[in-house]
Amino acid sequence: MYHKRIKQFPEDFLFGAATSAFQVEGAADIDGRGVAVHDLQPKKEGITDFSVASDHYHHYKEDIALMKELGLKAYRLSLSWVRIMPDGKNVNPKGIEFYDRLLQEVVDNDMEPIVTIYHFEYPQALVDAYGGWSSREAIEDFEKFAAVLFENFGDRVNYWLTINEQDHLLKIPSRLGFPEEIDGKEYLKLAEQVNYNMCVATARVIKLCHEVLPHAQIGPVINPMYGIPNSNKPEDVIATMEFNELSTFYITELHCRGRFSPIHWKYMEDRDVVPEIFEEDLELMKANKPDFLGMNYYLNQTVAASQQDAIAYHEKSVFIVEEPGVYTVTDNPNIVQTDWGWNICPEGMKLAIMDFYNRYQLPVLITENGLGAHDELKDEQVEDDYRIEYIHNHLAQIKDCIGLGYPVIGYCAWSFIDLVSGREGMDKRYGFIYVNRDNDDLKDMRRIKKKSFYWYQTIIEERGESL
Ligand code: BGP
Repeated sequence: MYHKRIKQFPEDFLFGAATSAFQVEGAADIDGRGVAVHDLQPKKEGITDFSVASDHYHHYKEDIALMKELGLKAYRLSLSWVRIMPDGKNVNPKGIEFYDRLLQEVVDNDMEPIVTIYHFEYPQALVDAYGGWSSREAIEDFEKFAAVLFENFGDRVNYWLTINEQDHLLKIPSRLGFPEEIDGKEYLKLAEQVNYNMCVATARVIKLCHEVLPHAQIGPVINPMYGIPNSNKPEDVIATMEFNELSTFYITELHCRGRFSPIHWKYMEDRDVVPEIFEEDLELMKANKPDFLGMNYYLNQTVAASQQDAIAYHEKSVFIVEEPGVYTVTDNPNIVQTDWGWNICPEGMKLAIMDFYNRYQLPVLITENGLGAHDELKDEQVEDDYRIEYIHNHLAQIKDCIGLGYPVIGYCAWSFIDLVSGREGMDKRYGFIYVNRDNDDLKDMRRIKKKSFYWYQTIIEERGESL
């Protein structure tokens, strides 16, 4: 049961909200921005692309004023690699100038910028040059990009995030610039190499950050769909543990301990997809651990033992519903779902926070959490009580974790303002602020505060006392 263990959130708790560059900025062809992998994706029928998005590029001052009015203590944003280095390698001064103005505005308005170095927006030029993340060259280029950010913005940024949702990226070949039609086994091998390269790159950038910005803290962003057992059958409990290991901890074991999870190792061996590994990389990871774990949490899964007995290669899906021989994801009648079938389970967030801390003793920063919905604008208002309920229930779990002694340092709701959803365009909105456009009509891009805006404003003001 949930008990009120503390009255309020700690004074320095980072009440925040998040966006990512390609989903919010628009201005895709302006000021020398290069081509990112998603720019080349075929347009989906009836769904907007990312070229205009919420036009934050031109509205950033107005948007930051709204953040201030909301009372945000922190704003999580990502910096577009292709705006700053259009070919992935050489600096574009106009890109630096834009983020210089943007970050200064955030800081001048007394908010802590939390900066994601790489949030899905990968330079196509690096894929063309050497296959992107499948190559070790990608590690060097990621480090160079991070070095440019540290040099130009390190004086204003205390919290850095390395790669957003590496686990998620690995399940969508097109987000890495790879063809969708790639064969399952071939792709799984590639994905394991990409995963390994990204872990090495993360350790290199953590090391660099600690060297050049000793005041700053840095961590990865993981996306646990924390599994709970379908029943009290011991085989379902074991399958759940294996699910969590293969869907989440296989990455954090490398980040935080510089070793492969045994279950993950066996999984790769059985499928003949072990990547190329160098001992010095594992030493590097062991010596350069994150300062905290960034966690995006939207949903969890209910897991049972798989009744099949085959070896699976790759299902190109974000939610891998069956790993034959290991686990299968099941429906859970105790959990309601969003319109897109995502399980709403705030307790899953609490379980994930506690498990992560118990394993790694690292503070947790919630970098994304929120509800995507078909919001309706009626008489200049959006009555998004469903979003208020969702965020209320998740924040209450965080408050409870803190009350139990688990260090959660902040919460960034996804998203600050409506932006283009990863797969559903403008149909699926997440913001506290409505942007007046839809998939096929840009209208006037007017910003309209939703009911949840006023609710979150009060929560921040009273430091969550009513939760
Ligand atoms: C996370 C991403 C975000 C955002 C969010 C919501 O995986 O980090 O960029 O898109 O999910 O997902 P969607 O837009 O698909 O609903």
